[in-house]
Amino acid sequence: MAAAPVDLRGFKIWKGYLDAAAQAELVAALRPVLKAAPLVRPVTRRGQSLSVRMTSAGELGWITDRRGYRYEPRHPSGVDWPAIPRQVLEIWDAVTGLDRRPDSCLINYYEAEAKMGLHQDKDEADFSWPVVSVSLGDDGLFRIGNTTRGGKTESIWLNSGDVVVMGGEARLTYHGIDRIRFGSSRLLPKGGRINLTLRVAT
Ligand code: MD3
Ligand code: FE
Repeated sequence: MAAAPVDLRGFKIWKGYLDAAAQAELVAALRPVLKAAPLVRPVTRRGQSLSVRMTSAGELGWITDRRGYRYEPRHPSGVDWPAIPRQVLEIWDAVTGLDRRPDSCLINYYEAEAKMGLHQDKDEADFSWPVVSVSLGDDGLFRIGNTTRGGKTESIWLNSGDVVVMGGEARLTYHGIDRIRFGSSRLLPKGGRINLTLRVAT
């Protein structure tokens, strides 16, 4: 475990939180999840495809389609979302120290050209719960803005095994992924980047 997180605008960033063995164990734990609830390329209400592919684990999954974005209890195929793997919940427990556990784990998969524009996470019922992000695979350039649109931004590369906790002032900060350094990691057989986003949605 990393000694202490770095603080960037209230984001607590644990560089190298997961060692190589823990990362491999996490990927193995995600395999049955992805089999039961395959990645989908979501569309926005306007019909625009996202470049990121997504699925979820937990009671609720975040989705977007022609009806807009929201939390849903089932995958678009109609199956319940699989349970959040124990290894993932243990990361949440360790970095948040909370008794409450997340009810949603969004799984984002970035191929070579995928990115995610600056946005806020505002679809949850209570913003006092933190959000935890786990990065696996290729490096991703994470951009942090402000709680309103515009203003100066700061960027940091997230590497495989990094864990970020967004709580307090950081919870409603604009953030996004500008690009992936495709091929920078050999953790995932097909390359790319997986990000797990743990949230208390209800
Ligand atoms: C800051 N995902 O799914 S993780 C998202 O790497 C999302 O896939 C990015 O933003 C990714 O919504 C960034 C870091 C992250 C996640 C949730 C946050 C940062 C956050 C919630 C509030 C503030
Ligand atoms: Fe987000």
